[in-house]
Amino acid sequence: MYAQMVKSTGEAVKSREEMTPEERRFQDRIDAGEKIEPKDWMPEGYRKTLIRQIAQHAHSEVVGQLPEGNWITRAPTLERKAILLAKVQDEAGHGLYLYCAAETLGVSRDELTERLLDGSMKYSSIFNYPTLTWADIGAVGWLVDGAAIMNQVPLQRTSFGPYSRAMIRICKEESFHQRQGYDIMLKMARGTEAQRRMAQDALNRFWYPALMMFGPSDKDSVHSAQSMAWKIKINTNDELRQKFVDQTVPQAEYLGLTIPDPDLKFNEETGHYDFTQPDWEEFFQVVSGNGPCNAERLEARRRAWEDGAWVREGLLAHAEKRAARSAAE
Ligand code: FAQ
Repeated sequence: MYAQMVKSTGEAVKSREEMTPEERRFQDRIDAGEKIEPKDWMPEGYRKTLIRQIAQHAHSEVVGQLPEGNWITRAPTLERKAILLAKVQDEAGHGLYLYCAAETLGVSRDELTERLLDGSMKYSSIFNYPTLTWADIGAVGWLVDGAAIMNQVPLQRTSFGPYSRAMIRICKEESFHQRQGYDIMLKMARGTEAQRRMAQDALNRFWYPALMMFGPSDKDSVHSAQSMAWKIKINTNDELRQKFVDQTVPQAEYLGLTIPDPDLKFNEETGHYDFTQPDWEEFFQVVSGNGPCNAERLEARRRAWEDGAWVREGLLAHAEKRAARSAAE
């Protein structure tokens, strides 16, 4: 079993006095809201953090196709099937934009894939949960894409140009994804009693895993302080989680469904919902490789990578032939 271990120590953020002159100039550009482009000078830690985050994000988009792909052949109508197919294809496209953004930092897509497959790189915890019923596809669109948008809209303003531009395209598509999920939930919540129960069951199982998508609580988030100083991240994990809860509770009410949290309550003083935190022990288990579907997801990616070897080899051979031909002309 591979291990997705979480480091326990945070990275210290350098004060201005501790920075080299180059680092200070870099920080000034960030503070002034300038975009950093691939050929610009950047601290090694900035490059490494971006590669980690962008690649984790790219892997998530690609692995994220699996729980939904599972339902393409079983979608209840031709229309639902066409919509789901388009959504899953969008996720593949998101993965590609993101791998391209990571490649501008001097790492190859092959290397990133190898690091996903050997367990040294992560993908989002959420995709280690199974999609057991059609209502789960509704819950994934509504809650998982909903959480993804909440996290990614601010990332459109992230400091690294290629990542920021990729996010702008991705967010346009994610909002359609969220709407299609909500539409499935609406149909089911207003359908037969059995369909309503299925929708409630999907909400029960996906609520806390969706809250975990935002990452550990701020006190356990080892990268947040430095990533926010570099504007790689714009908000803390807890800030976005709270915004997601505040936005989603009224949507659940409109569906006539109950969020599986007896302590969930609107707090008049703060203007936000108070809610029960996810089980962080479960989160750390899932990101350490011990979630319900980790082994299955990685095995599917490994098989796809091996089965696709002949395509990659064929494309390379073709490119070499063309290059040789144009050199001879
Ligand atoms: N799952 O210090 P922090 C989608 C790790 S896209 C697994 O707080 P950071 C679209 C973290 O890497 C969903 N690992 O980390 C879609 C670190 O470990 P490390 C993906 C997690 O980076 C929908 C450690 O814990 N979105 O869903 C998770 O500052 C439907 C400590 O955490 C993105 O990737 C997690 N949930 O903040 C597709 C967005 N959370 O590397 C198909 C971009 C944390 O030190 C179908 N990423 N970890 O060993 C981010 O915004 C950030 O990376 C966070 C984590 C907020 C996810």
